[in-house]
Amino acid sequence: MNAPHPAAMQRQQLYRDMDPLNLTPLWEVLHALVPPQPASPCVAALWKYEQVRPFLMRAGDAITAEEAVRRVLILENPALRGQSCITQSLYAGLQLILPGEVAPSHRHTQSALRFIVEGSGAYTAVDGERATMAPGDFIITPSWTWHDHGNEADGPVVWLDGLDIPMLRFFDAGFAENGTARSQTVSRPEGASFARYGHNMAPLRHDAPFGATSPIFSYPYARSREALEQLERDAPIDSWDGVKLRYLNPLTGGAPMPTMATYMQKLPAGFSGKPWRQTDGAVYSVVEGTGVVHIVQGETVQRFDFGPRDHFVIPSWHTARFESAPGCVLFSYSDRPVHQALGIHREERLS
Ligand code: 1HN
Repeated sequence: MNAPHPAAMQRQQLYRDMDPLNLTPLWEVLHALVPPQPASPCVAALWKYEQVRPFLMRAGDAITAEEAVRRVLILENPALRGQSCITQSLYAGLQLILPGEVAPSHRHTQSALRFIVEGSGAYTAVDGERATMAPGDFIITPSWTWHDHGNEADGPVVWLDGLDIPMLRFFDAGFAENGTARSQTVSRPEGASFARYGHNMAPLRHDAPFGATSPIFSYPYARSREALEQLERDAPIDSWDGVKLRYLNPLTGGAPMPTMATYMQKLPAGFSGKPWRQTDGAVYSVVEGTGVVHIVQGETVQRFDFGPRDHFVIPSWHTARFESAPGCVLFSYSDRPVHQALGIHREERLS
C-alpha cells in the first residue's frame, strides 16, 4: 500500500478540524450540487388499480373517513419511501369515501387537485359551493380555501389527490386550520362558478376569487373528452403526445394552480409515439383504454402496461414514449408552472 498523500492527509485534517464549526468544503460536493443534467433520486413506478383497490377497501373497513380526516393511501415513490411524495415536489394519493361518510372541513396553504377515478355522486365543497363528482372530472381545491367532501350516493367513490405538499414543505410555508362545522354551509348553488367563468366569459366587476388559482374548480370530463375526440378527428396528431390539451385558468390563460399544471390527452388507436424528456416530473391517471409507456433513465429501462384507473409517474428528465393499440385517454399533472415561473423549464423531443 502506498503511503497516504501528504496533501490528502492535510485536507482530511482540515475537514475534521473545521467540522465543529459546521463548515464543509464545497469542492468535495460541487459536482453533485451542480450536476451536468438532472439526476433525480425518483424512479419511475406504476400502481395497478386491481392491486391497490383491495387495500383501499380494507382501509374502508379499518377506519372511517371522519376518524382518518382523509382516508388516503399515499402513492410513494419507491425510491423515496417515508417521505409521502411521488416526486421530490409532488404528492399523490388515492382517497376513498364510502356512502354516508363525510371528510370534515379544513383548509391549508397546500393546493390540491382531485381526479375522479371510480364511482359517482360524492361531492367536494369549496368555499360554500359543492361540485358533484363523476369519473374523469378534474376538481381543484385552491390554497387556503375551506373544503370538505361527502358521499350521498350508494357506492364507494375513489379519486386521485394531487398536492404540492413537498414544495410547501421545502419553503416551510405550510399552514392549516380545522373548520368548526363538519361540513361547511352551502352558500352558492352548484355550477355558480362555472356559470361565471366557464364559458369564455367572466363577470365585469369581479376579482379573481381564489387569487392565482382558477375560479373554476370543477372541469367535467364530458367536455374535455368531447374536445379531444373532435381534435382526434380534425387536427394533426402530435407524434409525441397524440392529442393533448392543458387545463386553463380562464382568467390568466395559465395553469389552473400556481404550482401544478394538469393535462388530458388522447392517444389514437395504433399510436406509437416518439420519445421525449422534460424537467417536470409528471403523474398520470389512466382514464380509458390501454397502452404501454417505456421509460429510460441511464441504464434503467422500464416498460409499464397500463389500463383504466392505473397510475404511474415519469420523473424529471427520464426519457419516455407511449404506445397504444386500442387508443387511450390519460390525465396527468406536474410542477411545470413552477419551472416556467423560474425560467428553468426544459423539454427535449427526441426522434
Ligand atoms: C387533504 O386535505 C386532502 O382535502 C387530501 O381531501 C389529501 C394530504 C395531505 C394533506 C392534506 C383532502 C391530503 C390533504
